[in-house]
Amino acid sequence: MATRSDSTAGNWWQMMPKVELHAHLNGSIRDTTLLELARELGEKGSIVFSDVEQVIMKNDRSLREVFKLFDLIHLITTDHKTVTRITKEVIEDFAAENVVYLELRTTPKRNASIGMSKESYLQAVLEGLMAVKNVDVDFGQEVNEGSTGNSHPTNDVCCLSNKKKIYVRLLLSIDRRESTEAAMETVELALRLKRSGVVGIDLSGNPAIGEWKTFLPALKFAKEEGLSVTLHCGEVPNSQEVHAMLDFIPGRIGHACFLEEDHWRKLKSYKIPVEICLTSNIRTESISSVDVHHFADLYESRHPITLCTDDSGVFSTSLSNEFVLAASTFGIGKKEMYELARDAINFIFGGDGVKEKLEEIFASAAVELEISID
Ligand code: 6MZ
Repeated sequence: MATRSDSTAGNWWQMMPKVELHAHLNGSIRDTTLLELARELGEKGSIVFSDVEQVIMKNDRSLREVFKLFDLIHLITTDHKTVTRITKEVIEDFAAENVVYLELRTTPKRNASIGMSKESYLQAVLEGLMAVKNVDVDFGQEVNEGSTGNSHPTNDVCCLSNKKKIYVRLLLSIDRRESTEAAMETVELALRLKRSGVVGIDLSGNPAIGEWKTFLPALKFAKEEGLSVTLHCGEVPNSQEVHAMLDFIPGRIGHACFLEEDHWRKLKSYKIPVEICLTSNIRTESISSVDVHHFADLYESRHPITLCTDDSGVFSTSLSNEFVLAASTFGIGKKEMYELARDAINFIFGGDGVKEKLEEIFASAAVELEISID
């Protein structure tokens, strides 16, 4: 089956190891898989396939339309078997384009009609990680007795197989539609699953919905309990919320499209790393064109940033494409782009052991990429 990464296969940008820190599971599904699943639901009479096909294949979407699309995607994907399948495929696709460390985020979902709880949703995700066969997946897991999955050893013995290896860690997302109690439930789940590779919490969902004060108790609790937190921040203009989010001092923020002068000052003084999603911001018209993107200012001022896909399926992109786009738009050389990719190691929520491994991977790739590192 063709994957998005085929178009970039074999090129320098694809060969370069990459760290992906902002990718939503249900936004990263292959179009072919979504269409196949939609067709099956169409045959059962649950949806009208031709209507859904049009929505899935549409390329230009406003931010509002993107969230309508997510509701549709969730309708198509939210049963245990499908969640396992899409997780497996998403990992395979990221690994195929040399993402060596992936922090995959997803919103735990409940659907009583099919016996799905937030916990069983997450178990289905974990099954997906264990189902990957063509790549060694290290998700920092401690193997559960009685696990039915094909779990891998956490040490590097697996690398003797010469298979590609990807480190995967999970972030559990709180949807801005959720209540304080539901958000707290997600944090408690993350704490229970720390040994299965869950390293943090994300706040996402339609930025026009929900209030910061609703989520703050759960986010504070997460921080106190040692989970890292990343926030979708400034995706729409909301000055007060942006200030409150920055004052929370999250481990990272995503997007930062509608920040004002005093927000930038605060962000820079707190040195909060920013997850930059170029294609997503352009497609949703949050930023008018890529050449005026705040990437340029943050890059020039050496603020910590990392390039990310956000929703590689929904926005038809890949992490390699995001690097090509940044390099060509802002005239940045390959060595500097390699350094940008490597520096993302500093902002991962995974532990020091993983950071050391990633440093080694980047150092040995430099030779192959003909990059001289200082
Ligand atoms: C805010 C976004 C997003 O969690 O079901 N999501 N939230 N801004 C964005 N930028 C466009 N892209 C995705 O993945 C899909 C969910 O991630 C969030 C939304 O809540 C969306 O429903 P999961 O795996």
